Amino acid sequence: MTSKQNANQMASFDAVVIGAGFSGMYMLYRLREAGLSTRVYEAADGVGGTWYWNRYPGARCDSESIYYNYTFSEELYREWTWSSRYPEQPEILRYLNFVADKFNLRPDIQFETRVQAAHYNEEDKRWQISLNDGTCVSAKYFITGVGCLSASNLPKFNGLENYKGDWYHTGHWPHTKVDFTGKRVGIVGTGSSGVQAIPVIAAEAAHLTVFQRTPQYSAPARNHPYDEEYIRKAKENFHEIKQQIRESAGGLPAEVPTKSALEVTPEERLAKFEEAWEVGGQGIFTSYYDITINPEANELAAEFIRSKIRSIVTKPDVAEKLLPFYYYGTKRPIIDTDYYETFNRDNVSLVDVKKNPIEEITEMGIRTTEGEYELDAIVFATGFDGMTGPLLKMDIRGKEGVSLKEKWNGGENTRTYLGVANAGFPNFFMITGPESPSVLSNMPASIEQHVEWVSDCIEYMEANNLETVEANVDAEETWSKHCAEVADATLFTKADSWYTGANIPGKTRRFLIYLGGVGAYRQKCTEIAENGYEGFTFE
Ligand code: N01
Repeated sequence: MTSKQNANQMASFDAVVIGAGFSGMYMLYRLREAGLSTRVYEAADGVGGTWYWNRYPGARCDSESIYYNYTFSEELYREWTWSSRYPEQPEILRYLNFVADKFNLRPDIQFETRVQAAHYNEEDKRWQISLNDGTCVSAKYFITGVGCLSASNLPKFNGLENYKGDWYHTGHWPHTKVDFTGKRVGIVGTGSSGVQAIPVIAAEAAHLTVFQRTPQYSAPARNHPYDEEYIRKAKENFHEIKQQIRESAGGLPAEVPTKSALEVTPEERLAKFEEAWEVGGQGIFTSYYDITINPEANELAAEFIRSKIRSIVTKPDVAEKLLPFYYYGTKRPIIDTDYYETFNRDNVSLVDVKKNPIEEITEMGIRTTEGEYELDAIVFATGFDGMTGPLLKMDIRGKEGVSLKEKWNGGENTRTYLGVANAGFPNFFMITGPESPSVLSNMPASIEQHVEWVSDCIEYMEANNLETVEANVDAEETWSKHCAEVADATLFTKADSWYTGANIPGKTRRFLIYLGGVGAYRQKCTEIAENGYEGFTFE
């Protein structure tokens, strides 16, 4: 608390929520319905979260529109109409603004306000939350809806401060159009953001130089406008879709593969991969159940995509540089529009910065060990400090003043109960926190599950006059161990990706996503609640 305030002046709420994206908005809706005074703090000047910040050219979602939305309200589902298979960022942002208006959420959201610290006070059993305007508020419940990918990663390139051109990070894109017409542009990074931005920037810029450290597996999205009949059917089947999403493995209605890639004939397998490639989307990734667990099966899918790259990219030396080598899918598999085709353009060149690393940013551009590239603008599509990054940016302290950073020992000992709670941090809930299915699922599906579980727990406490709820140490240890065991049975832990924290120099390598599936996870959480919130202690 600052000198500006004393305890009497401190605003007090039943619940404080951080973030006004998918998570924070629905959390606010639920807590208000439950009759709790709730305040949401949001750093941006509008709602949207991820979709507020990530406005880079080509930004769109790779979950199908009709599933990438809330399902808690049939009325909302029927009122909103998506225009195409994979929604563009502006359309998703319009949707989230529509939701904020429909449910009149804005009066309880304080925009342009960042939470800097949240400390649990053991005397009054409340959280004291410090804001960047110097004020402090108090709340019984403290809930983070900060997303898994909101702490952007700008690697420490020497000399960036000397660069005379303009530079951007995809995760913090300006709100006015950036015009690359006639410019020599460089882009660093070829993850989902880079792969989406590259074709769009290439179509506008005089020249685009792509600085690639690791080549990507990407499949065509085959995005297309929806026809009226398809949308009509989706709305008509709202209840069925909602149930399928909730029970599914990935938060999307999809057939669960039952066959091994190794048990079918080469002809059958090729036909399956070709069909998935033609339909577009993540079909290759989900074609056989053992793609993510068996190196041999994985290699069959990987080699199929490599063969496509060789056939699309006309210059053999460029095609060669674009061939990925790690296990397919262990970095997030990407879907694109004309990504590989873009390297056939005369105004696009590819630089391998694994072979010739970036040495520095100069006044004029980027210097690798091979030479200098003069650039009028640089785009950093270098990703995020995922999962723990957004939480550890704040000074969150539980009992005995222990911080989350200390508890997690800088990432070495990150453990949670169900990805939603932390031992030692009473009445603190994380929406899609580390060790929940989160980013390896259709996010709105996982967010809805968490929000509903948390608000049910809070309602239970209020109905039973309970002051605090806290995860037990042994329940947390068991959950964390289970998460690691499930992950270790797959190939996911093998890649140097943001999934494992390997993208951030010095970050401890840990796989912090629960891979047991959305449906199974939901069932587990429901059982825990039905058994009197097993693994939690109430006071
Ligand atoms: O970030 P990334 P992203 N020098 O970490 C490279 C979600 N998302 O923003 O692979 C040179 O995947 C790095 O190279 P390497 C989605 O979950 C979803 O693209 O580490 N290069 C890599 O190429 C996604 O997975 C959507 O060797 C450096 C790139 O930068 C997640 O966000 C759209 C470097 C970073 O790729 C993150 O995606 C966009 C350095 N020092 C994002 N440091 C959709 O829904 C990093 N790189 C479609």
